Amino acid sequence: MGMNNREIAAVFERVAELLEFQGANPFRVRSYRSGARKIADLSEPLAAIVADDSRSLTEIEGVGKAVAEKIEVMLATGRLPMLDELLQEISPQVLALLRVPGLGPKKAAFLHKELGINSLEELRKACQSQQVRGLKGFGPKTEETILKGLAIAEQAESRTRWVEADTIASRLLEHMRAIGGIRQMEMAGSYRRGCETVGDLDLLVEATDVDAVMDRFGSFQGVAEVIARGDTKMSTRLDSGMQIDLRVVPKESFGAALQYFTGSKDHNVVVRGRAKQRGLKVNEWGVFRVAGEGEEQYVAGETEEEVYAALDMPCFSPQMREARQEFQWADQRELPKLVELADIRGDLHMHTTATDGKASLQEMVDAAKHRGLEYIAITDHSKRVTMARGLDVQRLRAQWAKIDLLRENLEGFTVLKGIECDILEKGGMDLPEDVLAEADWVIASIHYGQNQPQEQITERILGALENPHVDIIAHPTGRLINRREPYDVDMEEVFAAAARHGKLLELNANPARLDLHDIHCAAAKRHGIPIVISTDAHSTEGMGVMCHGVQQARRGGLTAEDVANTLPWNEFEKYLR
Ligand code: DGT
Ligand code: CA
Ligand code: CA
Ligand code: ZN
Repeated sequence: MGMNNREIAAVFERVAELLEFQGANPFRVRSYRSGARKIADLSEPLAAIVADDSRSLTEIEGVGKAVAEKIEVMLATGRLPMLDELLQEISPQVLALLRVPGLGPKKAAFLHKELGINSLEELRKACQSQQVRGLKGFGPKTEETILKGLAIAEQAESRTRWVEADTIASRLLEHMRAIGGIRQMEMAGSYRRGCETVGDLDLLVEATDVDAVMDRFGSFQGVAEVIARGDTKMSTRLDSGMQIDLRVVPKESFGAALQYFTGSKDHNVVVRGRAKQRGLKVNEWGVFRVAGEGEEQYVAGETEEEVYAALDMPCFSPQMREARQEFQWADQRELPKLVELADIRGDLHMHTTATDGKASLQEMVDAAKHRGLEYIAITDHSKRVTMARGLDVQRLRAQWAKIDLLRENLEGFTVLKGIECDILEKGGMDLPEDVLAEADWVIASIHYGQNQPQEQITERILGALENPHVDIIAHPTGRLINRREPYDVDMEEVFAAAARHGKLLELNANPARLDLHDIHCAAAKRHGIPIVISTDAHSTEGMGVMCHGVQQARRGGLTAEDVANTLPWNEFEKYLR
């Protein structure tokens, strides 16, 4: 069971964090952390280096002998015993302390030792009773920050980001497929609905040999415990804490079970209500006609289409099933045709090695063409973003000159000269007006002063929307799922201003951002604001996250018409001023 570079890097990052929490030698911590970074940046699969007898992992800068040996273990076995041991030593409740934004492993360890804090709940109590502020290096302000961060840490403890759930789901499906006898298999629940975070995974299987399916399910890598095993249901918990529910159903019920366990609960409440109006009953076994006292006649259940059809309803896309607008659409026979990945023709937010990207301008262009895109915008950071070596006017002009040269050899493919220009803390743009005027595509975004009060941060974004050279606001709320709260921005004001000035808004497809989120996408649509789904790629692989943005857009009920970068280039051009 091989692991890819990203997964191996994540393991080392975790090891570094745990060692730091334990107060290990800082050099040791650093070697794992820098190893993780180097591996994450590597374009070549580690497995390829190991497979080549003439090469050694230690040829990778920053990878020493200890790290190299562990990579080989992971590639061979899919696990790192050292991480398993560390996880044995520190309980999951204590580990959750590491997830509090602004706390970090060192401070978390200090609180654990000094105050005996063993869980998020205990941390909350300690802050509320003002025990934390008295400690060395802490104060009332830190206490306040911790309290604010606790909510997000609590969510992160119980809900996994969709993209991480997806890795587990794909592995599990692959693992299950290895046994014969499985006729149908689907992942249901919030995962199938494309929710940004997933509480637990719900696997549905149609098979003849239930025992074989359950045995296989229990032997999935990373299963820490089997919570329950019955005749048709089984639940496990993984090392990560995530639960997986399995249900094995017969052929005639597969569609009904898929409908039932896809949910959402609210969607299903309405479905059941409508069934009742028709003298029908719907549950995980099928749709039944209530014939009389205790008598039920099976009507449908093999497929989802059939289940919905029996209730005079269309087979809603899973992303719609939240009891928001879908029933109204169905009643009016106006179910939108949701945007699909294949509709996307351009990617208008990406970085290169000129700032914090990992691929050159040429590499990004080649990769975009390879992906079948028709146009892209190169949008490196502006100078305020010092951490990313943001571009000043001179370096930006140099990049544009390079783009001009490159354009001479491009046929049927457009590269826009763009910039991701910071909105300064005090308001206003990070680059002069005349420079912005020269750009083909100006993204405005906030990276600093994210904790400003609502009025101030809203003003900054409104200021950018009023700027005639700005085309779009990137990641408009700044949230990081399970990591960072959104800015305290008044989105109604932002929507009104964007509509008034004819500006676009971004749906950042990075699975940690998904910003705008689904409800905001629906609101933008109501305001008539076109959405641009962008990857914000910092590498060629980074362009692969587009699917996550599309999924979120679908949850927001957006069609291809609502998403500007589904337009062919000659039509998209109208958005450029
Ligand atoms: P999650 O796991 O919290 O991210 O969200 P879901 O939607 O996956 O919820 P989950 O795993 O509890 O259940 C999956 C679906 O199964 C849910 O959307 C609706 C259905 N379901 C589960 N438990 C019940 C229940 O007690 N009553 C009803 N009516 N439906 C249920
Ligand atoms: Ca679930
Ligand atoms: Ca469940
Ligand atoms: Zn960016």
